[in-house]
Amino acid sequence: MSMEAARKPQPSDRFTFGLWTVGNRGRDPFGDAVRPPLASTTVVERLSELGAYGVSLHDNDLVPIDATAGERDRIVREFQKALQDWNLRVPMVTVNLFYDPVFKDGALTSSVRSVRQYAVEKTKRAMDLGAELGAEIFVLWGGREGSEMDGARDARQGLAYYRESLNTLCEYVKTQRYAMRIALEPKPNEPRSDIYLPSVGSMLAFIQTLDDPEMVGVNPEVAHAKMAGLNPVHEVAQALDAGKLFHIDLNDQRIGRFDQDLRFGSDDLKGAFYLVKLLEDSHYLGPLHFDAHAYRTEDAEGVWDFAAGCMRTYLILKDKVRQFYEDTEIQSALAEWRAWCEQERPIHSREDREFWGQAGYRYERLDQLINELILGVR
Ligand SMILES: [Mn+2]
Repeated sequence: MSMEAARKPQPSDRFTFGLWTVGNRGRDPFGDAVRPPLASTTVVERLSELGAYGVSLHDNDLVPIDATAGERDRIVREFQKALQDWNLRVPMVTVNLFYDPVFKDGALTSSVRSVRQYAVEKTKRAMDLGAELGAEIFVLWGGREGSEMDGARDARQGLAYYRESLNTLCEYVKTQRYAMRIALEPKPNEPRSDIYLPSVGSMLAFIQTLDDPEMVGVNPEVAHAKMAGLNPVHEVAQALDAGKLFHIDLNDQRIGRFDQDLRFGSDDLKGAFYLVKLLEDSHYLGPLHFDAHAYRTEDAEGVWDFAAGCMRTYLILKDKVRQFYEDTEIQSALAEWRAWCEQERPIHSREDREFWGQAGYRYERLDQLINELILGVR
């Protein structure tokens, strides 16, 4: 395969996008929509033409929250026809438990029993939709599961409600015999001041307290980790280490900013390189899902530049990973480092301690080689 052909996305690359990502209309807290709505069937057609594998959705990206049963079935049928015509899959479905004002103080963790029950029922219906579309992953991002003040609901009570809701939902998946696993998506803040279970590590610890911990994993997102000032590569590595990387949200973000959902690799190419390297090294086989959107400056065509760019950057970085392993200078630097680390030199004396304390690791040399690989001069 030629170099350029290797950069053309194929369904076998497992790239997926949310309906809400390419369908994002550029609204922000200070400004209105700048792009017209995009029909779900158009998204399916364009993503397929670009070489994507699949499309994901929140229940209400496809079916309006107030749709009648008849309307719902008609919309789902039309969507399924487009999926079939354009040979696109739906590997993941999620539920919108954040947009409607009813969820303003939480959904699965609301102190109002009626709201919790409604949120659980809404999630069950989204799971039904997912099963109908063949999704094997159900993502839960608890955008409203948190607080602005902790004087009313004790955070421990919030977690207890979360656990109870998740146990009910796992039970439902089993009862319905859905081939579906749940992936919890951590985010530290926004839209709430503070969201419960803000990182991969918090989620992993919480999952172990559920009735069916094996059914539940995580969906780390690059931008969410960076918002918390964390290293997304380490977040994903911890999920992999726990056998819990059920799904991943690829995008980018400047550290310390609001939730930007930038095109993959658009902010931190080196971080993106290490993330691609981790995913490829670990043989992760799930969807490579882009949860991002085009800049607000873009019109409809800019959206497809954005989508193509996400996939192309991933494939270019995947090729850089191959080069990393084939580059003799990088590999011999690594071999020297490994041999140096493994030398037999137990620390029994001050001289031994000084030996290890004073020797150089030569990471400067290796890092510069990697920079030059990414910069394309190697
Ligand atoms: Mn996400």
